[in-house]
Amino acid sequence: MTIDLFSSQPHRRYNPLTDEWVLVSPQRTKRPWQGKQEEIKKEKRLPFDPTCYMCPGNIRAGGKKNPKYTKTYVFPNDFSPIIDAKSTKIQKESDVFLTEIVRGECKVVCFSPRHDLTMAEMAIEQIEEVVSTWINQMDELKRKYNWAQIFENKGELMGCSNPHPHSQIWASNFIPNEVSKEDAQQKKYYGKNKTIFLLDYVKEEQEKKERVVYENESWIIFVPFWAVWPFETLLLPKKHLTQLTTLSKVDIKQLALIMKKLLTIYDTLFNKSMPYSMGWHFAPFNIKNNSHWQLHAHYYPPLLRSATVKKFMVGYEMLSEPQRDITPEQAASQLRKFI
Ligand code: H2U
Ligand code: ZN
Repeated sequence: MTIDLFSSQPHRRYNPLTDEWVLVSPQRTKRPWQGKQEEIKKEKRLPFDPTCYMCPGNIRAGGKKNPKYTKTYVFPNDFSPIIDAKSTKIQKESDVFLTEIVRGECKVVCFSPRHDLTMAEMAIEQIEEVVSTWINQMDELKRKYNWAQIFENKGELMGCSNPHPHSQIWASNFIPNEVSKEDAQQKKYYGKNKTIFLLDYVKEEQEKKERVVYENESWIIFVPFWAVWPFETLLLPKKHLTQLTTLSKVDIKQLALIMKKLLTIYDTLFNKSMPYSMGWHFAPFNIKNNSHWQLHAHYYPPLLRSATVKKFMVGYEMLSEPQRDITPEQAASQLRKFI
């Protein structure tokens, strides 16, 4: 099958990072849409909101008071989904019922005191500060846990409960599903080829160019060949890095620049502050050999063809496998228009 057929005929693509397939149906891109259109709410936010749980000096939902912070601010999640429990014993009652007690802690990272500034709108130095805060948190959490998921849920469409720009960190003694799959797959590739899968993949994308959105000195962004969400992207360093904690000052600066670039492109695409979930993946903290790992971030925006049409992962996708209409190559070419 040539690439031309890929842009017009239904086909499946393999995701070697997770060992899963995605169904691509480019012939459907002209299908009429009579489903739900999300309402565009004109959001005019103030720099400070006296009713916001995350703004400086305000009382949080749990009753604690935020200091009058002036930079990035981290606080323990008042309703942590994972807490420090005593035992970590796996309980096996039968082949049907298997449970394990989990240990961990969850934190909220407010990007800045400003209630109204998304990361796309923040100054480079402020974004660098967020990255450095993530790194400091990882340095602390890696001593106690095996994994820490840094993620941002942005926008009401993604179920974000508070508009004050923030990310979260959920640290745990266990390695969650998505990270386990990526660990196993990268390990398998390394065992077979003695090279790093994601670095080999970056070279391929740089050669082909059709899915690359943007790159700078240290980082590259592309729509992965196997992307599931319409404008999903992968952001990764061009050199081998297993952890976020080993970024140099230059890497941090370049990262701040490229994240701002990507988020500005996203906001321009549908002329709307783009909702998304994003998060970092890197080698789990306490595995012995982690050289098969390559640090990367996933961005998953849910919008499909306009500011008001959201992609739903339902029906066939829940019951069989993910499906997309617009091809990753078409998505990358649309994103590149706004560089
Ligand atoms: P979102 O990132 O999905 O908006 O979730 C916000 C988190 O902030 C959520 O996990 C926490 C919630 O428990 N939170 C607090 O810890 N304290 C508060 O006062 C409000 C929200
Ligand atoms: Zn706020």
